Amino acid sequence: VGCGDDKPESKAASDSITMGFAQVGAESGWRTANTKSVQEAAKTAGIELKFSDAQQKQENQIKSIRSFIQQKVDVIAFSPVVETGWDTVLMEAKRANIPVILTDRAVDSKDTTLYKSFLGSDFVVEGKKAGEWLVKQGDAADVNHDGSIKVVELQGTTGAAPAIDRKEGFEEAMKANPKIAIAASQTGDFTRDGGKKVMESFLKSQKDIDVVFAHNDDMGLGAIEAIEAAGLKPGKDVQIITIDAVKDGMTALADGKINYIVECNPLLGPQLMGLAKKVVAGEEVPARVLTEETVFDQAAAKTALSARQY
Ligand code: GYE
Repeated sequence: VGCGDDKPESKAASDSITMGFAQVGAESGWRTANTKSVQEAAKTAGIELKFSDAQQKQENQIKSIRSFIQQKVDVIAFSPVVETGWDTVLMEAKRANIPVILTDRAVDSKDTTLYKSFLGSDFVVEGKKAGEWLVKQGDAADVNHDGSIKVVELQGTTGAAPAIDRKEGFEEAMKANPKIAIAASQTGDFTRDGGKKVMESFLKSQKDIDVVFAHNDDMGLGAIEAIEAAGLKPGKDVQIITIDAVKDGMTALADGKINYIVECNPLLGPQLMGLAKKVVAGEEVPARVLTEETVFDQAAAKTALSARQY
């Protein structure tokens, strides 16, 4: 093994690579597409994948990472459930000389030597795009014609990078129209059921909601169920903005039940495997790799839907 390799700490290209991948869970359509992308890309790249599902719990992810270290995998990739609390286990990986790649979500560690690269979206930009669209609607977003644009927000998992950053980006953009105000904001944990339950309670506690801003499609889809159960028309009586653009979300957008979706690309597998090969070979990789994304209104969703793979 490694015969003829002139870099003693790196593997020869002919050696097969083992990757430990600690996934968040299976909380959303986005996540399912992301998992599939990672699994398929590993196969294509000839990388042996050890896959674990943390069921949205940080302690489970930490356990998996420790077990990957014990199994001496070549590279660890993971999508951190929350931003904080990773330094200890990442230090353990570093001491064991196992490179780490963050996929999809960031950690808030000050020590950036604890990982080689962060591959994923800019969530602040996503939140901003959502807020900018709302600002552009002007008074058309004042569905209840009462002089103010009342928004309720369905937040992602508390402490997760996409929840923190999407909120920040949205709030920044909405400042451009002082009529827009967030009347209530609560986590729905990125799940359909969570979005439904929180929306049910918002519909009871808040009068004349104009807009729902959901941090992902699944929570927006749950909100649609709650809105319909309350005898209102989603997309008309209450406008809905979401992030992700998975097939179910795009279908609701094309059907007029969602008003706008900011895309977040889950197909990170091929880029992740490319980074993994480089990192294991001891090559330099960029510290930050951004994914390319677009936005969809109802007309654009109708066009894009048939080609949507996830
Ligand atoms: O938007 C959401 C998922 O981390 C970008 O996690 C990801 C988010 C995605 O549950 O649907």
